[in-house]
Amino acid sequence: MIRIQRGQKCKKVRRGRRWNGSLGGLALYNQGLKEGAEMKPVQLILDTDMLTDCDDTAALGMLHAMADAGEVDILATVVSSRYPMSAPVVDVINTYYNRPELPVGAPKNGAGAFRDDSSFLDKLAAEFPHRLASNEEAPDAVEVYRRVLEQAESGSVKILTIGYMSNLENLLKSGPDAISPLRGLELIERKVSEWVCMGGNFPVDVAKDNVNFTRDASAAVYTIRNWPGRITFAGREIGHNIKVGEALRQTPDDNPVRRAYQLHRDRFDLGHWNHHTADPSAVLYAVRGLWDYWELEADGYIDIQDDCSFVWRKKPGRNQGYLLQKMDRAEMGAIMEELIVRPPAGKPYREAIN
Ligand SMILES: [Ca+2]
Repeated sequence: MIRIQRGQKCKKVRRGRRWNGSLGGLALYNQGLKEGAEMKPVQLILDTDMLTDCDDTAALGMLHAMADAGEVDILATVVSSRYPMSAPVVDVINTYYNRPELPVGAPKNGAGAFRDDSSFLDKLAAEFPHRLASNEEAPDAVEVYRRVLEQAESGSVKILTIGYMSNLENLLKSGPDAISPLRGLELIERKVSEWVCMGGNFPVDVAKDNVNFTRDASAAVYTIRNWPGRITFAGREIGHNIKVGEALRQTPDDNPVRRAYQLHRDRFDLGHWNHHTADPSAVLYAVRGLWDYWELEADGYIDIQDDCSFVWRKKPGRNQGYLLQKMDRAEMGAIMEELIVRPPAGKPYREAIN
């Protein structure tokens, strides 16, 4: 639990400032909660492609840092990629942050998207401690979702996708089973408060570069059209205009996020490690809400076509929204980078797994 302390309301976040757990409370304070109120950490399932882009590693590391600070409970970490080393690399990062026990799910029966051009997955899986040998050893992501949602309190869970919608499509279509008597649609209606979706170029997308939608297009279209609750989109224009990562050079060599950035950025030989923050931005919103970072364009919906092109249409009551940048981008970048480089709490992870 986080308890709001007197004076937090007036604190101003400055570039380079180190955040601690109480500032998670600050974010919640800003959402209208009174001093002294006790708040539970956000309950969150992360669904990542963990495939082509290194910002998924930073996003997962940042999520763990916020979990260490008491801002969020990570309920599960699932992948939407069929590449065999995607789930193991999620396991690598969970292990580094002393949460090797976190459920890791992977798409089964041909679901998900496959590419074989990752700059970092094979090396991270080979170089860093973890348990899962491949996606094959992970349970079906739909099973992981259903188990977590069945056990959750009503309206308590946020789902954050920073990859494809493959698993959510299959969750929506899932029927009653030994885990739950409820259909997937019913589980979502009862247990999920919000789906935060990283993807799309707002307000108009011509489906050229929106890979989270187009690499499993039918899943994106089905999920967006059939989602029974609130959706908030963190569009590409948010994180692609904020670039961080250079500070990872200063972190220890045993940091897998550092290694991912080194491998990914060196491939392009740019001489720096700064990289867009599409996925870290979505993590920040999912955990802290709008705070002073963004405003919300609400009262509308994505009118999505089968090829994933879309137009945002104004219409009240559709329960969809997308983020609009508010805070200075350099200041936001510093906030995210501090979280990305923050060392894990607790025991060194090499001790933790022995
Ligand atoms: Ca991603």
